Amino acid sequence: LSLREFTRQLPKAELHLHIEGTLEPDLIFKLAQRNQITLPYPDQASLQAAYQFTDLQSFLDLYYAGAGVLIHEQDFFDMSWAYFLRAQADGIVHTEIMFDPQTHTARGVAMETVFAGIARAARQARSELGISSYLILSFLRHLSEADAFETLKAALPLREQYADLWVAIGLDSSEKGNPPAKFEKVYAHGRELGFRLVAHAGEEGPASYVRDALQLLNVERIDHGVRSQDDPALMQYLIDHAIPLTVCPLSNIKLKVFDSLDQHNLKHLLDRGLNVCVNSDDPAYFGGYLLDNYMQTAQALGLQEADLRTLAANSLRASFLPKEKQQFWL
Ligand code: ES4
Ligand code: ZN
Repeated sequence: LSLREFTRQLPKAELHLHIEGTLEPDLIFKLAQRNQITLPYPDQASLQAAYQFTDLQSFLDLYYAGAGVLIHEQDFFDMSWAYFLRAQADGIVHTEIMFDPQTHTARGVAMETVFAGIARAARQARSELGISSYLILSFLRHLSEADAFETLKAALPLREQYADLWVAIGLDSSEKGNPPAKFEKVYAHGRELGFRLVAHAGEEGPASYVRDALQLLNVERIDHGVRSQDDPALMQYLIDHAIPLTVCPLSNIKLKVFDSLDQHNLKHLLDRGLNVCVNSDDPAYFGGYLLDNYMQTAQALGLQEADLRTLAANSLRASFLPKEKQQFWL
């Protein structure tokens, strides 16, 4: 059994995945044609040639442009279903998918259209592929807190209809200059409504943003969080409280959070006893889906079967699945 096959067969959850970041160049072109949208790139190759990022913002500019081809429910379904097929091939048994409604509602796409397409694929994945999912409605942090409130308000009428899927709220987009404190009130409201809470923190932003996400927003899981290493007291807090960090190794290399995969601190965090797991973030843009993230990281950092087992088990234990469903896979 190769290490790849060993890892593929481990039951794994993916907890940090932007569904708009699974939109592959061929589907971008197919949807552009279907929706009669003219792209600023003549062909797939020239689009892909632009996937050379210098930082988070240079990626986000292209990511939001790519998402502009999503108009109809079927478009959201097609994108999501393609992800679920990839997830199945990688041995994913459960996934918690972030989506950015503001990217779509700002273009005049109805909130219902976004939910309906993603949810239809997620329900079909449960029945046909045996993959369970939850959805994390994520606010864009470069926009105002008032805009986040508007977005939550627009989505709430759909809560009952999608109660099997939509369980959490998240925070993504441009981190620097948009600290957790900006979203304190909307997170407090989300908490009162009974949503589970996550937020991106400590990707490009400082360790203090991780602290603030925990203390001001009351999140129970941190997306990325790799910069926590800069603050020893925070590190101890994360260890003591077993706070999950959803680490995305290939993303961190493509966005220059680390110079190369062998410089990544995943193994260090794991050895210190932090509750880390591996995720793909925006796999269509960062050069690999979940199993590629595991295997390239294993190769670069010398991870052995025991480490890979721990990472996979961590992913299930850090998920929002009820304990008895986690136990089924562990
Ligand atoms: C993202 Cl890598 C990353 N960071 C922050 N926000 C995002 N949205 C999509 N990918
Ligand atoms: Zn992310």
